[in-house]
Amino acid sequence: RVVAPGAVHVPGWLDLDRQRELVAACREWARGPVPMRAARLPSGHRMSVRTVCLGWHWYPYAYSRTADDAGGARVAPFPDRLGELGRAALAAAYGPAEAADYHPDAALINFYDEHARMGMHRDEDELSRAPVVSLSIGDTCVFRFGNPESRGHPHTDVQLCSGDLFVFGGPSRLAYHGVPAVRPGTADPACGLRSGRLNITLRVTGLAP
Ligand code: MD5
Ligand code: FE
Repeated sequence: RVVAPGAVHVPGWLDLDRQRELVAACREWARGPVPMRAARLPSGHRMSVRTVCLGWHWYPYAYSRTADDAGGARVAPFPDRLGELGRAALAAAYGPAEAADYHPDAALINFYDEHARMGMHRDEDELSRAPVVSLSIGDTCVFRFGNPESRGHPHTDVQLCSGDLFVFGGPSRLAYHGVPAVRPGTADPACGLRSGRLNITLRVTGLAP
């Protein structure tokens, strides 16, 4: 379960009912006020994942309350129940002592179709170094967990399946990571997704409310 210091994988943490509830909620969140979209990188390329944000809108590479790259609408608020889910996730991964003071204020929800990938990167647009909670639903992916120094070796490939929790904190918070492959047709349809993969990350931006 401990992949590296501060990086804890909890397979099967969400039961199928919880997965279906989250998928249904994501379908609503994806409608807007800022609809799910493939973000445009400074290079002009579009990301292959599609993203919707709650609490704070992330666009490469900053957070804003408004979709400064997509019409300027105000992002939907961060739901209390995702904060509670985040504390329960931290308690499962690290223990109850670490969980009480965890107050995420942003969720990034990424949808991967069978062709989508995420290149190796570090999540460093948050001012806080509090842990990131990651929940996977739908098709299994290969998650590549690297090191804080470079995009290259050493790295470890982990399969993330529907219902899996991963918490990244401490010395792993700034590790490079990516998703080199999604395995189509690997999900139990009872998770609520017929194809593709959803990843929900909960974050503490460290920005003033
Ligand atoms: C995903 N998402 O599966 C991943 C899961 C993203 C992203 O990478 O930026 O949306 S979150 C993985 C993560 C977050 C923070 C730190 C580390 C991994 N880490 O140290 O490996 O779609
Ligand atoms: Fe990331």
